[in-house]
Amino acid sequence: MKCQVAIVGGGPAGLLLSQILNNAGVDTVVLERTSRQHVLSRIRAGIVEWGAVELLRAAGVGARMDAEGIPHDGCVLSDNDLQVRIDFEALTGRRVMVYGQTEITADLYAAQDRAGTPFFHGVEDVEIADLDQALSKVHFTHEGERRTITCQYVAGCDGFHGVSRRTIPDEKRRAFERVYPFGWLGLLSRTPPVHDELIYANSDRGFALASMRNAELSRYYIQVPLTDKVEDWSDDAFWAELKRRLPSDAADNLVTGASIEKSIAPLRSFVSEPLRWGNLFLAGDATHIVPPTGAKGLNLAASDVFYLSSALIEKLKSDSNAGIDAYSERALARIWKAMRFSWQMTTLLHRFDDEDSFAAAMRRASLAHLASSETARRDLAENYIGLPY
Ligand code: RFL
Ligand code: PHB
Repeated sequence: MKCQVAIVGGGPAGLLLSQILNNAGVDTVVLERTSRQHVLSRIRAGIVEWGAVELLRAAGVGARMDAEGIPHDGCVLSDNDLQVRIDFEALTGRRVMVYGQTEITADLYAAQDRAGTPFFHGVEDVEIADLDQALSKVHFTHEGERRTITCQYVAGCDGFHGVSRRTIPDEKRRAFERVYPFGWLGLLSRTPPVHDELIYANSDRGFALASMRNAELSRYYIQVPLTDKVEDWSDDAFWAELKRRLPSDAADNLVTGASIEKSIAPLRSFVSEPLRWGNLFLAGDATHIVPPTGAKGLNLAASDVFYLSSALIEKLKSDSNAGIDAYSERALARIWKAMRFSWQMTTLLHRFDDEDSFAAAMRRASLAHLASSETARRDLAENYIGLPY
C-alpha cells in the first residue's frame, strides 16, 4: 500500500492532520491502535481556543461546533471565597469555545469517512522504518496480517504512549519533564452546570474545577493524591468533596446526580525535542504533555497540526523544504509558552502535599494580585484564549 503521508494515531491530532492534508489533495492513511468506538468514548478536553476554532472551521469541520458549542467570554478563579473573574472578551477581544474533544473527534471521523480516507483500526506492532530514505515504511499487523505502507512522510500522532517518539534514537532526542504529586479525578454527569462559566477553585482542601459540555451536561474535577483509585470515590463522596472546595455561593447552587463517567488522570509536564527525525514528524501528545489546568493539550495538538500541515503541503505541492525544515523550531516556540502557562496555572491553583505555609500565602497573593491588576488579568486571558499561531 502507498500514500504520501502515513499517519500513526487516530486521535484529534492525527484526524485533523489527515483532514487538512486531504483537503489540499495530499493522500493519507491513518493507523489507530484502538477501535473507533474507543476513541469516541474517551472523555477529555472541553475548551477550544479561538485559533483552534478557526482551524477546525477552515478544515470544514466547524458546522456542528458552531451550532452546538458554547462561546465563553470569561472564567472565574477562586481561593476559598476570594473570586476573580477573567473577562477574556474585554481583555483580549476574543473568547474560547466550550465543545468536547469527543465531539470534535466524531466530526473529524464523519468528515474523513466522506473523504474516503483509508483507516486501519486495531493495529498492532507498528514499526516505522527507512526514515532516512526517499521513501519510508510503516509496518503493522492488522487482523492477524503483517502489512506495509510505503510513504514519503510519517506523522507520529500516537499520543504519549505511542511508538513514534521512541523511533527517534535515544541519543538524538532530549526530554524535559515534571511529574506533579497529584492527579485529577473527573466526573461527568447529566446535571446543569453550577455556573455559566468555568470556575477554577483553589481551597485549603485542594483544587476543584467546575466545567461543562452543555446546559445539561457538567464536567467536574477534584485534585486527588496519586495513590487514590476511582473505586475509592463513590459519587456521593465526590459531590461532598467538590462542594467543600467550590466558593460557597457556587456550592449552594450545585445540582448533583449519577456519574456517567469517572476517571483519574495524573498531571505531568513533558516535552521531547526535536519534533522531526528524517521523514518522521511528531505532533500533539506524542511529543508533549501539559497538565490540564491551562486547557492547552488539545489546543497544542491543533497548533502543531497547523504548522505541520502547511509544511507538508508546501513540500508536496510546491517542492519547498522551508516549512518542513522549520517545523520543529516553529512548533516548539509555541509549545514552550503553553508549557509555561500550564505549569504556572497548576502551581497557582493546587495544594502541594509537602508545601509550607509560604507556598499557600504566595498562591493567595497571586490571586489577590489578579483581583487588583488588570495587567495581570490580561496576561492570563491572553494565554488562556491562546497565543497566536
Ligand atoms: P491522543 O488523543 O492521545 O491520540 C493518540 C492516538 O494514538 C493512538 N495510538 C496508536 N495508534 C497506532 N499505533 C500505535 N502504536 C499507537 N499508540 C497510540 C491512541 O490510541 C490514540 O487514539 O493524542 P493527540 O491526538 O495528540 O491529542 C491530544 C489530546 O487528546 C490531549 O492533549 C487533550 O485531551 C488534553 N486535555 C485537554 N486539552 C485541552 O486543550 N483542553 C482541555 O480542556 C483538556 N482537558 C485533557 C483534558 C486531557 C485529560 N486527560 C484524560 C489526559 C482533561 C483531561 C482529564
Ligand atoms: C474540561 O471541561 O474537561 C476541562 C476544562 C478546562 C480545563 C481542563 C478540562 O482546564
